[in-house]
Amino acid sequence: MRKAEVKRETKETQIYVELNVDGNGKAEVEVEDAFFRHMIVTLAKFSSIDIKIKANGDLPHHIIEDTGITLGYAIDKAVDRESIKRFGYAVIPMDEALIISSVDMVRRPYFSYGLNVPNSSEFDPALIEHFFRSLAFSTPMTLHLYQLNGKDPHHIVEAAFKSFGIALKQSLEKSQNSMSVKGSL
Ligand SMILES: [Mn+2]
Repeated sequence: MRKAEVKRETKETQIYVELNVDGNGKAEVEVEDAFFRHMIVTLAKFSSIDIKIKANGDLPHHIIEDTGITLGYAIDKAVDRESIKRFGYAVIPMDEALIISSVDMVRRPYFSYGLNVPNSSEFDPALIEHFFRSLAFSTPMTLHLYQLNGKDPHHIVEAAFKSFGIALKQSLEKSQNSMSVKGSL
């Protein structure tokens, strides 16, 4: 079982993350923000990673950013990059929204963001971008997240978490061969 536990504490936040990459998508999320909680549960479900998160802090911005960072550290800790499929991608609809996620689990962080999320009373769209960027850079991985279609902010973001979850799951699947020409990811 590929598991990891990471605790990260700063003057702004206290974040605890526990992962089982070879899990069933079970989520235990203690985060105040209901929408963000819903998104983490969605990510766990579609990545099949068991995710336990306890996140507290002073501001939603800090909590969401630092949860992304800590989740990335936990993925890095849990996974041996020399024995994974490395790439994962998914194009997932949710009603009118259609979102692409493409992941390269290489230790070279890159983040390319093409979601166009309208303002919502449920959440701050800027924090969605921030979460994925923080996660991509701390893992580190390359992540491209693009919107082919979408109007409803909730649909766009939920489809993004679903497609990212599925792409992440694929990229972390075990492989017998190292997927690097160079010999190292
Ligand atoms: Mn920030």
